[in-house]
Amino acid sequence: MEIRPLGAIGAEVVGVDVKTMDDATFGRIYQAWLDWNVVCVRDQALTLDDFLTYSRRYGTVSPHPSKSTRHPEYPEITVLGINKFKSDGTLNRDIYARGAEGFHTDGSYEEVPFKATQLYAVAIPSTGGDTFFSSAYAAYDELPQHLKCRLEGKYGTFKYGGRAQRNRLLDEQDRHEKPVRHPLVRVHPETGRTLLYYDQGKILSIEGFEDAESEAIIEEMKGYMLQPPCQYRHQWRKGDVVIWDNRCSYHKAAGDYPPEEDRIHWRVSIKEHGASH
Ligand SMILES: O=C(O)CCC(=O)C(=O)O
Ligand SMILES: [Fe+2]
Repeated sequence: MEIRPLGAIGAEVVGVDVKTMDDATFGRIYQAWLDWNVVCVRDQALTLDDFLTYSRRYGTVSPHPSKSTRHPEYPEITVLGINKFKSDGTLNRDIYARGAEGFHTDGSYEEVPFKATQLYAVAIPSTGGDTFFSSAYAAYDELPQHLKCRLEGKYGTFKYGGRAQRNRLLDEQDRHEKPVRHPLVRVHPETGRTLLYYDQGKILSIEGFEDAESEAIIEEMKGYMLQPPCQYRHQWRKGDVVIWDNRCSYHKAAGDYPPEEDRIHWRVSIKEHGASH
């Protein structure tokens, strides 16, 4: 097995079969994932069961709240990119451009956010359809001192769909969950590095500030979220298994591939082993 860094973040793993690797080999991939925020294992041939079994090495697989996009027989697995066209033949942009509205971290609307998200590339279009990643450590590092001070110890409130209420992938009865709160400056539980926990599309407010001030800070944070040297653009190949760390990275789908072509991924959200929510 070979692990190759792809830039300031992102690493690629070749020469391994995730179905059969031993714990020491997995340990190396896990460490690379902590070191590089996002890891792609190339050339895998997996069944749904294989994908779940491998994903469970990282933690507890947690079904996504969007029930309509879950695999019918494997509710823990979401299928991205299917049922893209409505019955009248027009493109359903919620499916086609899922994850493309802006950089985000998955599960900030959950009391215990997803530790990781893992995707397996089943079908890849001839052009477009990349996924972009950016480091939340770099976002924190580049914050000006006055913002670091103002955010220290502060909690943000988060909700699926956020202020824009972009929640059309949820069933109606699932749209009314209460907001949750998370510290905005956090120390990663495994790496010990400090990061900016931020999600423009899901944050509602910052506690402890008047509305206008909270809005102004949210806007200002946005400007530091993306630090171009600490980004990685993933160009998918069929058979890629990509896992990203939602605790220390942001990501976004390009949402730009030819709609008539297939771009299909199996997807799981993963929480810490033993997470109770
Ligand atoms: O399809 C992609 O490239 C990523 C979509 C996304 O944001 C996600 O699966 O969480
Ligand atoms: Fe996402």
